[in-house]
Amino acid sequence: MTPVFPGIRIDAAELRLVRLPLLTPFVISTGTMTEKLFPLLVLRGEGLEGYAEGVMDPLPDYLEETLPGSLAFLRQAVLPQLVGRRFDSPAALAALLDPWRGHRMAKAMVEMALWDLWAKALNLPLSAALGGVRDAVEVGVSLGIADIPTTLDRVRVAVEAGYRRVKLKIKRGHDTALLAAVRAEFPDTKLTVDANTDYRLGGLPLLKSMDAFGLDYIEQPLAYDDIHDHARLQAQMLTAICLDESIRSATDARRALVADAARVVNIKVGRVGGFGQARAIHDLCAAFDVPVWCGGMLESGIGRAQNIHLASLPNFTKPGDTSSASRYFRRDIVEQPLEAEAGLMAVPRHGPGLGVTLDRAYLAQVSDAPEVFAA
Ligand code: OSB
Ligand code: MG
Repeated sequence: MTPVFPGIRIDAAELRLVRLPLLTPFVISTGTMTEKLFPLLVLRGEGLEGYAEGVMDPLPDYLEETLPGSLAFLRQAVLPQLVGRRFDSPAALAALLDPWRGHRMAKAMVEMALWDLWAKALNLPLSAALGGVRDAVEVGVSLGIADIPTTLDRVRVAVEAGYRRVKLKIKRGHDTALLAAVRAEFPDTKLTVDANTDYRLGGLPLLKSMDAFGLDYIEQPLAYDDIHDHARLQAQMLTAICLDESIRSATDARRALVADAARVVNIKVGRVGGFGQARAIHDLCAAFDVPVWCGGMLESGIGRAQNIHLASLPNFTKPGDTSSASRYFRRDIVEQPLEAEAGLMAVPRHGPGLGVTLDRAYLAQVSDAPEVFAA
């Protein structure tokens, strides 16, 4: 008889905060980031370690969830319950996590770390365990808000490096003149814009005028919680609307797809509650013939590896935001450089699971001592 896979017992969890300086401040319509502060979770079990990086910010400026709230939830509710338990599969976490409201970024950390452990226990790359179909994924860059000459320089660098698409961050008052300048110098570059919710339907003529720039899509032009108005906007615009902030779950994706509020979807595994939800959104979009791509949140090597493995699934047919880590950080917390070549990012396979290993010496320099939860 084939032995039954005994599942994974979680012996211990380690939670720490990591602070990495950004090489260049990253400016979007909602604010400026000068460092990347993120929680790192390590789960131990079966003699293995699973890792996950969270995407929550200190303040609710991207979505509602915040770092202090997530940490309290993980410390007080989730991690004490997790240790000592055995899980047949990552999906079995639902019984523990689903009863709690929201906190999808915190839940994602636990789920992603268990996926890493699970894939390692099966001795598979995470990509293979998820159903990925590619050894490398197409990537583009996301360029923060800057003046027009600076932006033109940055586009030139990205295009010369072979990135497959350029995404320009825009906001009211920093849109059409920028687009005209970029299009004048780069008539054929695959171009998108990301407003991070800065516009309203009242600005319809301005938004419609962006149809003239041959954009692949316009990302999250309207409010983070307004699928309805995005549907109204899509009905008036030729350019495809892509939703990011508005898609926090497969339920949100279903609402957006049924309403024709998004003809492209940005999936961030750390935003939607983990690989299970990310895959559900991926499958739902495929059923609606809506292409998806993998977004990013300026992740370190752990989060970057999470994104790359996810982006190997079949319906990730548009270039993702997972560009080279060296564009953001002088040094990463993983030992393997995650660098794109000619617009392709190889799925990391330096071992099973996430396929990257922690640089413990550097991690100790950029983080506090971990909080340990043991069975
Ligand atoms: O909207 O995609 C976004 C970074 C922080 C917050 C929101 C967003 C972003 C990015 C970064 O665009 C993309 C990357 O990780 O390179
Ligand atoms: Mg976005």
